[in-house]
Amino acid sequence: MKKTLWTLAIGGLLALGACQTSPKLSESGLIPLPQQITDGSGKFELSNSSGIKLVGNSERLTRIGEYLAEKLRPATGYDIPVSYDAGEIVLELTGNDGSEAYEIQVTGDGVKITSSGEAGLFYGIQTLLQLLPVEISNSSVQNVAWVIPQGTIQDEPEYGYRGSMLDVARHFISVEDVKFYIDQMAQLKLNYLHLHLTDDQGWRIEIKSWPKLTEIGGSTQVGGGPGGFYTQEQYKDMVAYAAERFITIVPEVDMPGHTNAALASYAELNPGVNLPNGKLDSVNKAPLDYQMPLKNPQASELYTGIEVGWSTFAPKLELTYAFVDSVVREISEITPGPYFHIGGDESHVTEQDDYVYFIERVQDIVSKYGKTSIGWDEVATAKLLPGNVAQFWAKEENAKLAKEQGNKVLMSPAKKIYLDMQYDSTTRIGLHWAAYIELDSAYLWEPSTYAEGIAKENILGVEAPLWTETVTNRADISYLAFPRLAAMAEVAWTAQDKRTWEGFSKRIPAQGKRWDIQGVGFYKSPKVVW
Ligand code: TNX
Repeated sequence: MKKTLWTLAIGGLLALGACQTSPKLSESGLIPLPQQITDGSGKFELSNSSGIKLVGNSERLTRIGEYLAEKLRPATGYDIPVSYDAGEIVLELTGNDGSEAYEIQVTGDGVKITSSGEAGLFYGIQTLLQLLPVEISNSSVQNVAWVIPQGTIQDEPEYGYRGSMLDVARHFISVEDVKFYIDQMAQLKLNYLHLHLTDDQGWRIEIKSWPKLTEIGGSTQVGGGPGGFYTQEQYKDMVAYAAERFITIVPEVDMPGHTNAALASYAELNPGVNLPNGKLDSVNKAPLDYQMPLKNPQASELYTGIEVGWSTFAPKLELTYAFVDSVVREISEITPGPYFHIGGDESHVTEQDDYVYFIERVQDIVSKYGKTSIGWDEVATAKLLPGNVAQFWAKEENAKLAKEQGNKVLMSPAKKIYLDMQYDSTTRIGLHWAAYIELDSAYLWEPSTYAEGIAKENILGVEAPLWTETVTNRADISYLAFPRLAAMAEVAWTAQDKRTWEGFSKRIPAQGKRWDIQGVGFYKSPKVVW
C-alpha cells in the first residue's frame, strides 16, 4: 500500500514535471519567426503509422508531399506514405494563386498545413520540420519521440523577394556546392538565388556563340587556381533544382565594368590601347580612341588579383552590343525566372555619359528577351525602364534616384548583409571595407527605414550577397554565410514589431544544432549561448 502511494506520488510529480517542461509552440526554435503563433496545450506525436494526406488540385502536390516524406523518413525510420486517402499530416492546397502564406494547425490528432499556393505549402513544410526535434535532420534512424506542441501558426512574408547571391566568378563554386547552398536557403524560406556569373577574374557560363568566354575566360580565378564554368546543361540542372525548392535563379552578367574575363577571351571587344598588365590607365581613363574598333586588337591578360573598377567594355563599339545581345539571349533562353541582372557596378573607367548610354541599351536588350533588369545601384544614374530594379549596396543617393523614377529598390546594404564582411578583426577569411558584421549587427536593422527616403513601398525585397575573393570552398561559404543568412532571412520575412534580437538569439541555437547535424560548419558567434 505504502509502496503504491509512493509510486503514485512520484508518478504524479514526474507527470507534472513533464507537463511543465513540455515545450510550447511559441517556444520552438523557428527561423524566420512566423508572424503569428497561438499556443494550445498538449502535443502531437508522429508514429510508425503516420502518413501524408494530400488535399487539392495541382500536379506538383505529390512532389511537395514526397519532399516532406523524404525529410521525415531517414531519422524516424517510418514509412510515411504519401496519398490522397489518409494520413495524420494533411497538406491542403486551397487554390493555386502563388501565395506564400500558410497556416499550420497542430492538434492531438495530427498536423494540417493549408495554403492557397504551392509555395505557401512548401514554407509550411519548412516550419513543420523546424517544429520537430532537431534530430529530424539526421540521415540515420534516431531514437527520439517525434513530438510537436499543439497550437496554430499563421504566417506570411513581409517581402516577396528574399534572396542571396553567390559570386561564382572570383572563385568558381561547383554545382554540388551551389545545390548545398540552395538547400540551406530553402530551410530559411529564401526564394531568389542570384548567381554573379562573370567578373574580371572569370566567365562561368557557357555561351555557345562565343565559346572562348569559358575556354579562356573560365580558365582561372582569384589566386590563379583552375577556375571552371557551368555548361548550359549544368545551369539548367541548377535552375530546376532551385525551382523544385521554390527558388528562382537570377543570372548576372556584370558590365560594362568587371569585364576583364570577356576582354581576355575576345581581343575585338577591347576598348583602346591595352596596357601591358591588361588594365586601362585609370588616371587618364580610357584612351581617346577607345570607342573605335582597334586595328590590331589585343586581348587583355587574364587577371587573378582582387582589385576592382579598372576594366570596361567599349560602350560606343557596335560589336559590344552584338556580343551582349547573344549573351543575354542565350542565358535568357535557359532562365525561366523574370529577372536578368546586368551588374553595372564600379565602372570607374567608363565615362559617365558612355555608362548611361551603355546601361540604357543593355536594358533594351534584356527587355527584348522578355526579362526585367536588375542592376547594382549605380544603374539608377541612367534612365531605368519601368519595372527595372536597382540593387542598393552602397549609395543612398542612387537608391533615391531609382525611387524618383518610380522604380523599386532591392536592399543589400553592405554594412549589414554583405556576407563576405568579417565578423571581427580575427575572422580567418573575408574583407572589411564596409564593416565588421557580428551576428547581432546583421540582425539589428530594418529594410524600410535603413536608407533615407526609401520606404517599404519602394522596396522589392532583401538580398544577402556572398562575394568570394577570399572564399574557396564549402567550409568557407558556410563559415561566412551562417548564421548571418538566418538573420537576414528573418529581417526579410518577419515584421519588424514581431522580432527582437533577444528572441532571435534564443531561437538560433536550435538552428545551430540542425547545422551541426547537417555538417554545416557555421560561425559560433560569441553573442549567442549555443
Ligand atoms: C564591391 S558590391 C563589389 C564587388 C566586390 C565586393 C567585395 C559590388 C556591387 N561590387 O565587386 O566583390 O565589393 O566586398
